[in-house]
Amino acid sequence: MIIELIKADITTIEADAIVNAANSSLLGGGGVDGAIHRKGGKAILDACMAIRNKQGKCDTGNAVITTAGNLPAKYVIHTVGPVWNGESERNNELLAACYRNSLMLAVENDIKVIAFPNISTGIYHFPKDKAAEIAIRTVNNFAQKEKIEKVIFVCFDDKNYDLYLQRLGR
Ligand code: AR6
Repeated sequence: MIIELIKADITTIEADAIVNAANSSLLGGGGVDGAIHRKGGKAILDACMAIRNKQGKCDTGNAVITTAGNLPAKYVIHTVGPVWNGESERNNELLAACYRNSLMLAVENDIKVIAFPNISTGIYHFPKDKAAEIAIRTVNNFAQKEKIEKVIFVCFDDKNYDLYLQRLGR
């Protein structure tokens, strides 16, 4: 498994799947979620609504998969990060679960290249350094690593990009 780091808008990435930092409603919001629904079009929202009707809301740490609509990726994996409410093992574990469950869905759907945003580090206020640490560690420790060809960490803001660069090198 190759790990790549880029600074970009994730909606422009041509991966098999891009991951969305969604909320439990799965019905869209601000940040990267807003951008994905805006650019991906109604097909994504329709698919999210179908999932809601079938299985209800998406719990924090879980992930679901839909079409990517008009985006250059094939799929969007929607995962719900924890809202930061102070240091706790539970928050760390929930954030790790987002990465792990997204990778598990990728394997189940034969996805080889997957792009992650910096889940929970925007509107949900998870400290960026801790989140980067957890994201990189969880991807590196993923049990079925050999089934994924490439993980792309897509940073949008300079702070996240610098934190990942420090940890991953060039
Ligand atoms: N491409 C890549 N990364 C982005 C983009 C983009 N187009 N836009 C923002 N980011 P956030 P959260 C980065 O707030 O903290 C929504 O309302 C951003 O710099 O999108 O998990 C949902 O519906 C930050 O580092 O997600 C939820 O209610 C990272 O994406 C809530 O926000 C995550 O920021 C989720 O909050």
